[in-house]
Amino acid sequence: MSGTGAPEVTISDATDLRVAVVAAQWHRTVMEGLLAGAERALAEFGVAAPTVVRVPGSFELPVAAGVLARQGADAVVALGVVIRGGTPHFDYVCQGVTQGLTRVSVDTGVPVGFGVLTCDTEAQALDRAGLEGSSEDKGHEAVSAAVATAAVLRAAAEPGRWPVPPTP
Ligand code: DLZ
Repeated sequence: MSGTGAPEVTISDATDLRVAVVAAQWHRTVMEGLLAGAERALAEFGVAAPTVVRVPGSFELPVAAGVLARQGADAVVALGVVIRGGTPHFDYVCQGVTQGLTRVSVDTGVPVGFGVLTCDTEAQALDRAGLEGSSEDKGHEAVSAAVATAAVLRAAAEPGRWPVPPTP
């Protein structure tokens, strides 16, 4: 998937949104870059005191994201890196985490930012990790998407925003 065509996300007021970040621990350098990018974005949007939770691998991201969403987070951001090896394990972990996070988001109504890199090589992951010399910053992007969506959903839920049409 190409990174070109990404929108410039504007967020008017995120200061009182409760944001939780859940991050896996495989591939340390890449994860450090993703987490730093996420923290940069949270600071830019003025999100105070985000909760940060670490789980062992990407496969564990959905269960933690689900608990955080049900505990009252307005947005959850999931960060991880899966790198293809020589067995089909890669496909199972990628499917599990993608479908799991989608399910959490749709079932709870809490936006989940998808900051999980699924790469053929570590070089591809480093290039997307927001490190010095990287061409993309997927941790920052995942926070932007989740926080912007939470802000939109909050605005849409304001009383009178979607008035019920009068009965004919
Ligand atoms: C087992 C495994 C492997 C081989 N590779 C990765 C990876 O590249 N990235 C990642 O986040 N996790 C990996 N894991 C661990 C699984 O996500 C999971 O933690 C274990 O299968 C235990 O449930």
